[in-house]
Amino acid sequence: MPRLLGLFLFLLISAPAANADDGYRLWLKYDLISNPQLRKAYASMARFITCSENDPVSKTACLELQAGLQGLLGRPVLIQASGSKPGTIELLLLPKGAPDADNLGKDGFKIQSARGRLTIVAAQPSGLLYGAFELLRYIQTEGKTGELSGVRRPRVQFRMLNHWDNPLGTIERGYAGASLWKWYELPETIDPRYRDYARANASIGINAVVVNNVNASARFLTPEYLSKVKALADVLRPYSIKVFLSINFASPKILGKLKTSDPLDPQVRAWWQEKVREVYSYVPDFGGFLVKANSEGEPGPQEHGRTHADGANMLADAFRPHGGLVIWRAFVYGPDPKGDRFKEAYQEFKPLDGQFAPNVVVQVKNGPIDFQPREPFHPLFGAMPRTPLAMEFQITQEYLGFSTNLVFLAPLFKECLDSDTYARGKGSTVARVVDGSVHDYPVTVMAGVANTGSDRNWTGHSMSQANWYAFGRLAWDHQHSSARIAEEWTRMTLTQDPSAVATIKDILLGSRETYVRFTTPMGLHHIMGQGIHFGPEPWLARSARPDWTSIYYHRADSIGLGFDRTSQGSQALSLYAPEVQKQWSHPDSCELPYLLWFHHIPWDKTLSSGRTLWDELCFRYYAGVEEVAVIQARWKTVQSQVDPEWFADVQGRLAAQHREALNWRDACVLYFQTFSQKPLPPGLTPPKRTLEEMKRIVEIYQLR
Ligand code: GCW
Repeated sequence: MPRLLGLFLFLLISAPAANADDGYRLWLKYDLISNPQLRKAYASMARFITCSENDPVSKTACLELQAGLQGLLGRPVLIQASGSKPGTIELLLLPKGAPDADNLGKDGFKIQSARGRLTIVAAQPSGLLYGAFELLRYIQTEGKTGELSGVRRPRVQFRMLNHWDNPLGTIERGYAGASLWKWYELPETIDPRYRDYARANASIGINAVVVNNVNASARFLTPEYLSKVKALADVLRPYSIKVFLSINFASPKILGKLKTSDPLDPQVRAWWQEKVREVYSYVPDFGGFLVKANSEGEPGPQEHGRTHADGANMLADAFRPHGGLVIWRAFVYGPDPKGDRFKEAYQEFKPLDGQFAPNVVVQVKNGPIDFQPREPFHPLFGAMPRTPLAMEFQITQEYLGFSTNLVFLAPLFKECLDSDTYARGKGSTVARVVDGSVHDYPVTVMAGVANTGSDRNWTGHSMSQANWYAFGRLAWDHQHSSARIAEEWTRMTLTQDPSAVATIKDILLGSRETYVRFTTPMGLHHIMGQGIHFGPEPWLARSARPDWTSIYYHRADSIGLGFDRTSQGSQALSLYAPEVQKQWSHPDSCELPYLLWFHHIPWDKTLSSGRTLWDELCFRYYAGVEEVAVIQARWKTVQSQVDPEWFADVQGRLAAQHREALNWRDACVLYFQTFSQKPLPPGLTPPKRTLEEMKRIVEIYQLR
């Protein structure tokens, strides 16, 4: 009887939803494997799960594995406390000091199969959790994207999301609804979505989250809010996720009513020591603070005549007894009209190398300006051998078309990670700087600014789920290829049909280059709509600061286009290793994608493509728009293979993207034409709209 009851309950909870796919389940669908042979093969391997561990994370691993397998196989899979007969998957923790434990490290695991039994072995419970999700991924992708057996270890210790979520529920640069965190309901009400969020992160190896915006409200450090943070931490902990907070550097003044927040003031130091102690009384495994200081109006040590190192070390001192981290952002730049923003973070931080306490990590954006569709890697990577540097990527599409543009970001992340800094000779890639192997960093961190929100599908554009996924997979192992990640995600989320998988994978892999082409080809950057950062505004000439205009960056004039950062110009190139300088310093040999980042090129100059700069620019803007049309047509071909709700959602957004691409093309071509004074190259039909019309259209977005 209990058996029958169990079966009945199982059928009840595992019945497929009658609704179309609204995207809520992300890549964790676990629908029945449609291929009967495959289902049979996996079924014989997974009849029981042996879970002998009792800690919360190991238990999560077992329950996740059970739920996933039951969905995929369409029948119950029983959990038992011991036993290893054929058909068993065993989750095993190595005893402390076991020879293999070191090799697996904190989050690593080993999967092995022998005589009908599969084992997942780890040194720590988190390893079992990641092993369980790896096994599920293998089955979900029908074994098409990699081997199952073997040892896996993350290359970076902290794989972290940064939420730019505000206390009132808005999200800075968020395009997927409101914040996931319902601060006013916490701690009493725990939205079940918190747990689903935790699962999704754990399934891709993310183990740390900063829950609030770097433009930080001081309220998160009050007892009222710490009890809310504690409630969230309690939900995330069984998924092995640590909570961090962004702090406001002026908190001693704002909350403590002290006269100053000077980091060298004894009272200020004592205030932080006590505050950090208090934080740990709520969240005993608290991760640490993320700090945006002296940047874009946020308070910091410089108001008190102190350096970034003084500020960071003061906090680091407070964390020392508890083992937490201080993650200090390097995104700083002063409004100097004669300077080059490109160089500022470097000039500020490079001299401080060696001055930071051991538990400080400096977090650097992938590029020197600000998350543009394409940037060269930040020159600080490779230049700070004595300071652990964290990577900060942006997953939310602030400069990449919000949630109306399909842009798969793995190629953008990879391009940066694979760039060679030459810090310790050839092969000193940005990825190897960040994973600590170039300079032996004791702590390693990769952060991504989250693209999640309260939209039912989590990310606004359904295809942007792939960017959350890709970030996690690359933070775990930067050697994964974009193609593999695209295929995994597509198979887990959308379809197993081979030709649809191939088409979608192709669309994803080319999408970022397409976006670059119709917005900022050949190294143009920062010419988007003021403030909101949407749509084109290349004519923007006046703003609160010169480096918030577009003309500061594109430098168009009657002679040509682009920012000269060579030795004749701003000399920003000299911040890189000689080998990197060589790659980019000559206009004839600089790769076209980076050309206008470093050179002011005459309109008439013939490029390596055989076309003049002007012609090439026009061709790229036009090609970008054409490519969006091709993506639209290709998306249509997968209609019968993907869920109807998904299909329609993406189709609608692609149509919007096409309209926006046309806006970018027409606005930029017409505007730059006022400098080049040249007709469009033969074969391209001039825009139907005038520059004045384009300005009116684009300026609508600036209206309140
Ligand atoms: O890209 C800019 C954004 C700001 C952001 C800032 C930063 C959180 O436009 O909204 O503020 O970067 O990274 O601090």
